[in-house]
Amino acid sequence: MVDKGDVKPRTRQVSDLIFKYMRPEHLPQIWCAGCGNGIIMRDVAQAIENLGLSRSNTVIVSGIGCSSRAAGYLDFNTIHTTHGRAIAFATGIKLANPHLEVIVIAGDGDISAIGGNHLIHAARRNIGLTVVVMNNNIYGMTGGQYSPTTPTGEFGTTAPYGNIDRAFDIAKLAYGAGASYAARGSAYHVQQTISLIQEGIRHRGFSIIDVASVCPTYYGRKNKKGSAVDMLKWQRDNAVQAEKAKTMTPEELKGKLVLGAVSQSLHPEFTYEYGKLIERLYEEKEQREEQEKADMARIGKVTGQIKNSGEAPVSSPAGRERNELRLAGSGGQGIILASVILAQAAVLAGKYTAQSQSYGPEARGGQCKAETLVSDTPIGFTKVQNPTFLMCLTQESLSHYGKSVGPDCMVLIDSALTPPENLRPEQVVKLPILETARTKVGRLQTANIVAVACINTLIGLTDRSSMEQAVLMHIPKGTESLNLKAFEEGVRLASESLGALKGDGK
Ligand SMILES: Cc1ncc(C[n+]2csc(CCOP(=O)(O)OP(=O)(O)O)c2C)c(N)n1
Repeated sequence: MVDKGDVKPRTRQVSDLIFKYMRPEHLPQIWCAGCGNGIIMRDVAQAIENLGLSRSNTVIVSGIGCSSRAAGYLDFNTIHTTHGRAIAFATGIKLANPHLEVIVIAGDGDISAIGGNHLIHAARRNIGLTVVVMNNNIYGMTGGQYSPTTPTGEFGTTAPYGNIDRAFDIAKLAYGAGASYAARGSAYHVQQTISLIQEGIRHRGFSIIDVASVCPTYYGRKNKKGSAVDMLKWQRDNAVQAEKAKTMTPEELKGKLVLGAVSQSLHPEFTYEYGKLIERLYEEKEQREEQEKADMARIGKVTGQIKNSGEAPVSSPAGRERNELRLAGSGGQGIILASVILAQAAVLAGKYTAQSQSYGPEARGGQCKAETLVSDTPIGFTKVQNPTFLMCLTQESLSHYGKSVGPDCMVLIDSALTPPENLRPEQVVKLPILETARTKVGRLQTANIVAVACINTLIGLTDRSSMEQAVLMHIPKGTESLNLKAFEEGVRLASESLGALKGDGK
């Protein structure tokens, strides 16, 4: 907005209203002599004046076309956007600040041809915009091409033999799409159009006021409609008020200009609903954070108890910089959960990790495979290519995956299994994982947690506390003691085996 303190009206004909709301530096304007757009722009200004809207709270948005120049001439917060996209820009503005009065001024081509999709979806959402269409039935700015509102049989630069399309009724189109207020005015019917625009602005929801303009230069000339005054007189003589139109037959209404408004309340206004959604999500986020805090406190308490249980800490062998772990077994053994827990522990320990698993037939009681990558440096390709560690809890999975591992891959298997011949005895670690879960912990289902502890103890993937926390984050509530016991047994099992490997136990 500019300070017009030192600019004075040049003639007494320049109304106070126009002077108050226009940007004089944009004069002279480009609309042709007799164009109806100036009248409609004044209607908008008058409606704003009558409603006493604050300038700083009012935004005018336009696309491209003769009509769209209004956003340049009117002195509010204005934005002259791209052809057809005024509603999209206006939607962004309204969502960013729902308290603003956002008024779109558009041409018929702008709003119902290139911008037609924006129109119907804004109407469907019932977003609180007010759209004023300067409907001159033609593309004015680009030289008189026919538009979606050019009546059938009429002429345009691109309809030299007469338009064979049927015209859109923009107000009905928007209403049908869900607009909660749709009206039609005309350049001739100034007072009524001002009232309709006022109602549209006051209306809470998507409102559209389709105002018949006059374009003597293109539409008028190509269709022999006479002068601008003749075209305005046509509006006067052919207008029918909506109430009266209800009593007339379609035949009688042919070629008439029906004026008035309809409104409906199908849905709540969009930004209001959006605000409610945001509020709800914030509340849920707060509740989630509270819950997480409580969970972490609970986990801390449980792990604290374990750490203070007097057990000697297990010394882990020096870990590799990058571990590619493949875990396999049968569906129901908790292989995927074990893999997830290993990845979770890596996250807690501040390492890079990637986790994936196989579904398909393997998930239905057959073979099951999951992979966890853990690295001190960024991972890049996230699939396991050369496993550094393989764990198998069934003979089938061992036969399948054991065949393809390299000589440096450590292979952890349940004691009941027989390793394939390609594996060197030194690379295979056999531990009674299932038996330990069944007899020492008392629940076979905890075998995956026994296995997690074994893996971490054998290869030193992360520190013990991260691993325990990860276990507690992923098991069902109420099973903490059971699973920590399983973890403990796994640590013991693997430590004994490490001791045996080093010769300590002998
Ligand atoms: C993406 C894009 N396509 C085409 C154009 C060219 N163009 C500018 S204005 C216009 C038509 C304007 O007609 P209408 O929306 O009915 O407004 P009027 O000029 O009649 O007020 C067109 C096609 C453009 N500027 N941008």
